[in-house]
Amino acid sequence: MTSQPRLVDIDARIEQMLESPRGCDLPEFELEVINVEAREAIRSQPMMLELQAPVWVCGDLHGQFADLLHIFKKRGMPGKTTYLFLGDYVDRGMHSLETLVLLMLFKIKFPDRVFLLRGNHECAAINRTYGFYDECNLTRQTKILCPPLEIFHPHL
Ligand SMILES: [Mn+2]
Repeated sequence: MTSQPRLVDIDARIEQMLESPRGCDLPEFELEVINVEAREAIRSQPMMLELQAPVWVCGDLHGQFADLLHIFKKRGMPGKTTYLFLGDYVDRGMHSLETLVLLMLFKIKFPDRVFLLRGNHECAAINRTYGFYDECNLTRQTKILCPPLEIFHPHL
């Protein structure tokens, strides 16, 4: 059986991000691919999730990428441990994009061990005020507004 070459090397990107929070300096087309693949993984599952225990339930990360890495270190890496994230990945903290992209990568790699709900900050209008917009557009000087958040928009 032959498998199609992937547009993004998911394993390599995860490794890169775990080693350095600068790992999010990915080309924009890679962010788009990651976004699309994570969106498909989320949408292929029911909106009402029924999960088997044990599951670690994790609330508002709000751009605290270091905290996310700490949680993985303490509780186990995705794949070995099942995680349910309750949303609010972005805004307030300084590393919203890294936080969201790493979670999307893990959702693609382990769709049945990583679950991502949508919080009230997964919303472009909220991001404009609370930091994610500025992080994407000013700090990184990129055109990215909130395309990663499309994973949570049912009509995009
Ligand atoms: Mn919150």
